[in-house]
Parts: sequence; C-alpha cells; structure tokens
Amino acid sequence: MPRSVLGYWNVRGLAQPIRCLLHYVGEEFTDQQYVIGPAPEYSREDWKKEENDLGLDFPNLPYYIDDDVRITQSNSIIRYLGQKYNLLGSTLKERVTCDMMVETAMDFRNMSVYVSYNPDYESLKGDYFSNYLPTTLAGFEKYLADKPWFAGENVTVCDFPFYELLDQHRLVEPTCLDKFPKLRAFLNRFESLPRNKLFMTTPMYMKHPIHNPYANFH
Ligand SMILES: N[C@@H](CCC(=O)N[C@@H](CS)C(=O)NCC(=O)O)C(=O)O
Repeated sequence: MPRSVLGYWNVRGLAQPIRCLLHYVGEEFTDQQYVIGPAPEYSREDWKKEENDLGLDFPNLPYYIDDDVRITQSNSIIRYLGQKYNLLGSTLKERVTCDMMVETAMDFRNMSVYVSYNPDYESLKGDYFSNYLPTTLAGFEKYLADKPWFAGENVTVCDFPFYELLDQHRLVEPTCLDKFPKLRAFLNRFESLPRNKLFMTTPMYMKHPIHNPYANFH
C-alpha cells in the first residue's frame, strides 16, 4: 500500500507538529525533507525544482499527499488528519474550541516567526522575550487552569502545535516557563503519551533546527 507523504524543509518549523501527529495516529508516511542551500544564497532549488510536479493546487511547504488528497496549508493538513483520525473533539464545544486553538497557536507562531526571521532581531528580541512572550504565556496558563488539554478533557489536534510552540520557546529561552506550572505540566503530559514518548526516540524526531538557517535562532 502506498505510504502518504509529508513534504517540508529539513527543520521543525510548520511540519514538526504534523510529523508528531502522524506518528501519534500510527500512519506510515514518508517524511520528505527538502534542503535549503548554504549561505549566502540559501537556494530553495531542492524544493522549487519539483514544486509544480506534485499535483498540488497551491504548491507550498508543508504539503501532504495520501490516496485521497494532495493538500497544502499546515492548518488544513492538521484539520484533515483530525477528521481522518477523529481527533477534532468529541462535543460541539470541544470541536469549536479545538478549531479556535489551532488558529490561536498559529497567531502565536506568526509572532514568533516574525521575530526569529527579522533582520532587526537585536532590537526586537528584548520586547518579545520580556513583554510579549510572558504576557502570551500567562494567557495560556490561565486558560489551562481547569483543563488538561487545549480543547478540554481530550487530546485533540490543537495540542500538537501548542506543544511544538511551547517546546520551541523553552529551547530558545529555557527559563520562559518557570512561572507557568500548568504549561510545564501540559508539556510533560504530552510527552508522556506513549506514542509521543516513542516519537521522541525515532530518527524523525529532531530537537534542532527549529527554523531555516537564515533565522536568528535555530
Ligand atoms: N500558510 C502556509 C504557509 C506556508 C509557508 O510559508 N511555507 C514556507 C516554509 S514555513 C515555505 O518555505 N514554503 C515554500 C515556498 O514558499 O515555496 C501554511 O501554514 O502552510
């Protein structure tokens, strides 16, 4: 039976929560990684040379291909896998909460990516790490006060991008979660799920690089 394919750069980026999710549900897939060329050109040729040959309506990375779909847009891929494996929530409230939190995670990521790839990183990082990040994390800490997972009582797909973003931030700024016990407990809970624990021992799991080589931190 043909395996599905996930295509992305050879970094964590937008793909790592999808890699983890695919492993969590036990789907056999090919982790197709494209390589950015060396500085100073950082050529994208490895991807560009085949982007129009994959049958994608809107070629981009990540992409996901299985027997039924050929899709791009990371959140569409996450939602599709949520449908496929019944991980979108079990009640109407949980489903809409999962949906909201997938988007909330993307807003958080967009801010983090804006700073991490910014040529003015040196002037932005102070405000990001001293103001934006603690304020944002405090909001998530308060939100998790009465629930184990980001959509409520059950693991849903929104937990995967949240794990990824919180873990990325603690790798870059190791003390950033010190004041947030609920967030640390969430990370531990997520890592303790047997499939996730196993994922972290596979060659597909990568701690670094978080971003492409021209970012300000990896
Ligand atoms: N909204 C898209 C953004 C995708 C995107 O910006 N992909 C970047 C990597 S993070 C890329 O290099 N795409 C390939 C390209 O631009 O040719 C998503 O969430 O998937």
